[in-house]
Amino acid sequence: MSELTSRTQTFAQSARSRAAQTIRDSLNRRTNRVDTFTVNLSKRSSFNANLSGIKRKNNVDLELLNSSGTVIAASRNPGRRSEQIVLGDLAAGTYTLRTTLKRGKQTAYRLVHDSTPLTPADFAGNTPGTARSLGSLSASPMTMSDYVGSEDSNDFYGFTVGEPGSPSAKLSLKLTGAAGGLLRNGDRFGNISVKLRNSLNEVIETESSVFDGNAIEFTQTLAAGNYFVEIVPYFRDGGGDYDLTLSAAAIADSAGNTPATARTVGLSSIPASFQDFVGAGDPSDFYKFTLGSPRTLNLTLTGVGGNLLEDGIQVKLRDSLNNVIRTENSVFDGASISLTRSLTAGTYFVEVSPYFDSDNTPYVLSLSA
Ligand SMILES: [Ca+2]
Ligand SMILES: [Ca+2]
Ligand SMILES: [Ca+2]
Ligand SMILES: [Ca+2]
Repeated sequence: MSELTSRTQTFAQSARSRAAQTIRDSLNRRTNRVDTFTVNLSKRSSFNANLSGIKRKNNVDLELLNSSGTVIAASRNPGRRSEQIVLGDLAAGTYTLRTTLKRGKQTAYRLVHDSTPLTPADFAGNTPGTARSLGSLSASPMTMSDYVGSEDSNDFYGFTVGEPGSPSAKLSLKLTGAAGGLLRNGDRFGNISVKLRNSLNEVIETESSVFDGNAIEFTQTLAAGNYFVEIVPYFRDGGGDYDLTLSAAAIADSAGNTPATARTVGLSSIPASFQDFVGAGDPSDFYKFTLGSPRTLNLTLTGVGGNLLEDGIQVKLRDSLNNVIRTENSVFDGASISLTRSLTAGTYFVEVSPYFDSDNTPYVLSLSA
């Protein structure tokens, strides 16, 4: 069997134009049965290759290989008939066109190939002012499919969270590749950043997927209001097709933020429990109770379902004039708060608030007296 030799020639895709590349070369059964030509597509493109001018009594086939060396398209007509590969949608990346002499001694040939970048649809503007408006998010997830990359530097989405009686909401965000797959940019992993921004366009949270194409997924407690999500490539040559899924679960507030708007509760020897939340959008919860005679107050505060508290929290016992009688904190370890105190007859307030401004804490408050 004759030794295979190959010639290699490299072609880079021209920026936008549909410049056809014409190659004139030859194959020889004894010394050069295979020619390879490297084609670099910097953008997702349509692609055509045509091989013609094969001499009588020869047969040359044409193949297109991806960067792993797998044949992804081939034209293998018999005899000296011309060969053609036509692909409507080829991802950006490095490919090899391979001509192989299958029959005959030697022939010249002509190989013409061209590519035309596909312009991706863009439904999301590149500034907050031109953001795609999603309206008010709800607990039902909504998914948007789009693209960022060399042809579209960023995508802005604008939305609101919160509804009457719900000053806080928990945003859930997930970003995957197209159809829920890995983030991809041609034959590489896509690298993408998600930036959550407030109404002043300040970044609240940034998450990135850089090396493995894995989804970006996070939740964030937000005060009711207007927000933006911005999608950008992490590296300049990154990006790709993506699916963005958003939902927001409203967090209701049943305890007012001042003594005047306190939730009035009646106490007995049987503990009464109140589940609520303090944090973004809801800086305090006031509870008001009145004792007709001297009693011992028992107060406990835990996470929901008896679990640990998710963040720091503070409890203040206040008298009828709103003076603080006692303060208890749960700062770092999520431990519950317990408070026992003898009280004279009168009206009192319990105020629950985040320990740090950034703390977001669902809780269950139990009171008996
Ligand atoms: Ca886009
Ligand atoms: Ca855009
Ligand atoms: Ca609350
Ligand atoms: Ca409140």
